[in-house]
Amino acid sequence: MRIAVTADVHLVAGDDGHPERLAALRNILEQLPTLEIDRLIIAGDLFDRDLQGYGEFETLCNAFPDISIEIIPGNHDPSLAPDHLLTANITVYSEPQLVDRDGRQLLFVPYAGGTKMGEVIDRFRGELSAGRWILVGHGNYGGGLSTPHPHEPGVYMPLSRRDIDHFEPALVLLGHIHVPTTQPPVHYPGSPCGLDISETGPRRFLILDTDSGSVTSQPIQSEVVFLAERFVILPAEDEAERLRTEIARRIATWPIAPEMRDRVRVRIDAVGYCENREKIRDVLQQGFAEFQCHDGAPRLNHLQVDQNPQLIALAGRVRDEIDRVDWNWSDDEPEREDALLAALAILYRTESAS
Ligand SMILES: [Mn+2]
Repeated sequence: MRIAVTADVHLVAGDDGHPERLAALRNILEQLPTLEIDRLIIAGDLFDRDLQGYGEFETLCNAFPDISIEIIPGNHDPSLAPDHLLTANITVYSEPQLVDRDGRQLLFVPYAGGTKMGEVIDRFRGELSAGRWILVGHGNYGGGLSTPHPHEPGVYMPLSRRDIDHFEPALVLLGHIHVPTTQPPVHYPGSPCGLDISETGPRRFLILDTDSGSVTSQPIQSEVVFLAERFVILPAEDEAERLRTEIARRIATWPIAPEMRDRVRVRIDAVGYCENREKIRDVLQQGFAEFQCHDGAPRLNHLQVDQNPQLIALAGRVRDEIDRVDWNWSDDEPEREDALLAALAILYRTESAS
């Protein structure tokens, strides 16, 4: 049996409440019949707030009566209960529950504030088949994921590496982190549509195969894909030409399928120093003309003008030096552009614009 998994849809009530989120969920449901899947798990934060937004969701579910939808509450909708949703094909687990799917145990652990996931799992320890069972929950995995939740600092219903070693799930499927994240055996499907410009990149849902106990990713055709590009500009005669080349290079590396390019909404930042701000703005607008610009125009608040020939020459030499360094470091290290910005701040005796 194959089961689709998503989380963190963050539906908002009303017609003006982020229709792209509901549309992304609809896209998942629309894909399922073709994939011969008739079951969808939503691992928490289906709703952005407690006790609202049910109507639009019910209407959507009614349009897919052959798909069974299983939901756990998340930290945004912790009160969600079975009697809140009236559609026949929905199951809400407001209490932890162990269910069997084709000989595979799935433990649904609804979000509960002030609780650790291990405490809940422990109540089922006698029933769990080690190395075989699958956890569905909502919270933080403490095993060293380097992506903290930008909107929600703090720790929510944590699952530790020790819990995994101790209880030996075959797979862990979690909601809470909105960026699609994979750190086996833990998988966050991520939000089906980025919630705002801070949640960039294309989106996916997961397909769980209960036979093999493995997951695969399936792309979501969301209405919006947020992206952000920041350019560090150095004053130079060829500053516009350099920028033009860099824009083309960046766009070429976007992980965006051709049919999704018209859904891109990109935030464009230029920081640093230039000889001609107007020209930089024009090059940015031309370079991204094919795409929707998130803020209406490139943001140049941190781009300053420099016409001091000595500083310009010095800045060019600093860039050449920085270019020569091998920046292929680990995740938490600064990137080449961060180093360049910090160096420029020293040269120009200003606050770093990063
Ligand atoms: Mn969430």
